[in-house]
Amino acid sequence: MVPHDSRQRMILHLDMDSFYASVEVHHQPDLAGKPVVVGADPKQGKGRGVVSTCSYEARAFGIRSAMPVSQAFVLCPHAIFLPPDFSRYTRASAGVMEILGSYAYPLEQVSIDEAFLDISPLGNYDEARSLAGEIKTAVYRQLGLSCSIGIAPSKLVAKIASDFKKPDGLTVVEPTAIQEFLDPMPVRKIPGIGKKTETALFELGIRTIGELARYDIQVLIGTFGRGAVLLRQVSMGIDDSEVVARDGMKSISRETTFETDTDSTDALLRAIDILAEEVHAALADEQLRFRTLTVKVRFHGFVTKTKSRSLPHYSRDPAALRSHAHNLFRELYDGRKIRLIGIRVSSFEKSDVRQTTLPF
Ligand code: TTP
Ligand code: MG
Repeated sequence: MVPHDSRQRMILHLDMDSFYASVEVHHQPDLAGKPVVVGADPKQGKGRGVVSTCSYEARAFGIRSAMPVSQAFVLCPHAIFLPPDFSRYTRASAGVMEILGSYAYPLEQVSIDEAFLDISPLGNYDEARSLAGEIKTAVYRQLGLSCSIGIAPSKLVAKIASDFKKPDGLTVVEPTAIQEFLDPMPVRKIPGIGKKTETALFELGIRTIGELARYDIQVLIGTFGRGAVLLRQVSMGIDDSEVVARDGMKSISRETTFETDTDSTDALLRAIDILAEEVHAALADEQLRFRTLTVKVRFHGFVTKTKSRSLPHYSRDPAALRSHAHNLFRELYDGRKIRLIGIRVSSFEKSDVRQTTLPF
């Protein structure tokens, strides 16, 4: 038997460019070239929600995803601020996934706007490069949207590569070029390295992936324990995880930030009902049923609590979604004022379109 050689794999990662904002611009072409921000209403700088995403023109002003919308307003008051229209994004996402799925390689969708394809059978990087060009053209012609693609021997490096030349990028990292590609990048570019790990690495004087790849492993073990080996591997671009063909996303969530912090149970339950309705619409668009429901609350002062429950059956019954969300909320709530409330559903299976309710 020929041993499995992970260096022979070719993985393609596609990520849509400024996804929600691009969908909005496609919908209203006169917005093209303008700073467009999708997210909560900025209310002349008094809005309390966050930015979902923004066009690259808006990024030039320093606006970013997850930034308070009030700050975005200060950075660019003349930007066009739009509320999210999730069903428009799930439709566009389905269009992208359909194009990717048409190539019959294992396809793993990892979020609303990104997916991996295992294109190893193509055999060489020239073929892979042409396939990527073909996919980019199809996405643009059929949906009017641009995307960025990375191709590499692992999911890890392919993902870093798709982010490398955004927007409208195509980056191919062949096996012999991996270390050279990764070396100058800040450690934060490695998916999974968050603020905490970054800080711990900074304390050791490690800023780039190359510095991490060459750092004394014993010292790394002293700081990160068994995690050190994984850190060393990812710094060398080593990642054997497979593209797991599966349908759809991992979770759907919706949240809302209140104008003023509230402890009114009525207002909180009403907000849950609206969020449940939005989640239900997204499940219907995706033809998915869920099993796990999570309610999240952020209290005055930013302390956040979540509570999850897995149901005995898959469901997308709106009444059940509402009532389970109410129950979880009641179990979670301690009477303090709330700033933000959200619900998330996960553990999906594809549902039969005709079947909208299921008994619990
Ligand atoms: P991303 O792919 O992270 O961002 P993007 O597509 O807007 O921009 P780019 O990839 O070109 O850097 O996320 C995909 C969508 O997910 C994004 O359009 C909106 C949504 N999203 C949020 O709602 N909140 C967030 O904090 C992030 C990061 C994304
Ligand atoms: Mg994206």
